[in-house]
Amino acid sequence: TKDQNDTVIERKEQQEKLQPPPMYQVLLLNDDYTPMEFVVAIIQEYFNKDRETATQIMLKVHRDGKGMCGVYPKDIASTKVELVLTHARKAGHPLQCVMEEA
Ligand code: TYC
Repeated sequence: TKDQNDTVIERKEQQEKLQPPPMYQVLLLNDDYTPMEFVVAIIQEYFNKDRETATQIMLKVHRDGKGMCGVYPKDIASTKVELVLTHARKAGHPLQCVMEEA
């Protein structure tokens, strides 16, 4: 019946309110041109990592082609991607940064 359908929908809506937001990984991609030091500085500045951790992440990206810098709710992940891309382009580097659902 319509009432039963409404009850199922309402229960689902209540459940969704209690769920944590979907989380998104922010990844850096390797390229042949962006200087290692620039990538380390980006990871420190935008992902709140210390220099040692940032260097490890940068080297993983360099070796494996990509690496995770952090996991955030959608709007924060999206903002970080945009800030990183804007900073890289201003500096003339082709660094790529993407987000994907965790
Ligand atoms: N591969 C780059 C180099 O050898 C360094 C680099 C690391 C570039 C990570 C991008 O996301 C990156 N200079």
